[in-house]
Amino acid sequence: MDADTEKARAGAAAAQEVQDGMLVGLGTGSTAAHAIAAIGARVAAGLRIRAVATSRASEALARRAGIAMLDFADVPRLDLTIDGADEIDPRFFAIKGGGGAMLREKVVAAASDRMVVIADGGKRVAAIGAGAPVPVEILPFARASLLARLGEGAVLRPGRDGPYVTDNGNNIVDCRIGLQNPRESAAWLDGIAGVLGHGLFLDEVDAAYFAQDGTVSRLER
Ligand code: ABF
Repeated sequence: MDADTEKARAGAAAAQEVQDGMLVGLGTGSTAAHAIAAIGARVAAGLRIRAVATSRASEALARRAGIAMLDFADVPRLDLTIDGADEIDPRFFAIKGGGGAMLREKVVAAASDRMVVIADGGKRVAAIGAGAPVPVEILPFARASLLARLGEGAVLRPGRDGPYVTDNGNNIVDCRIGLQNPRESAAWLDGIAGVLGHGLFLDEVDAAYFAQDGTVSRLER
């Protein structure tokens, strides 16, 4: 089964967790887009929810799908967030941010009672860091010094016309840092002035839906 079909199945399965009256966080990326479509179909069939998006792209998708959207700046708590990942391991440690939205994804996840990751089988790894770099959102003002600080494997993510610019107006550095101890790595990144966010999600994920070989499995932390 191809990855997009797996993504669609994982997204549709997780969409069933959404219940009437919920405030829902909507993730970013192609897998999250499938979940948004599945939630939109349930809204069209009568489900009443309100949602916030983790990116402008997902906001637009959700509005087109007929989902009532709120500004996250006005929302203190959410019931559930459904989002994709680049890698996730058996400890429920995840790397996110390949899609460039990890800062908003993290604050939305942190405000959610529950966060569910949806992924195709290729995202499931024995330990995070298997293939994906760790994306780090940085203050453009400090670009050169932060690139130097983030080490040899650090690469400024390119955009269409110059460096990639996030929805928050910042840049992203994709880092190759050893993840033997992900908590130490996260604490190191958190301590660097000018680092505004990163894609190490170590405590946020409560459950995961993996679609692989024609079946969807749901694992609870
Ligand atoms: C977001 O989109 C991420 O944090 C992750 O980087 C990416 C996954 O993309 P896709 O679902 O398109 O593979 O969820």
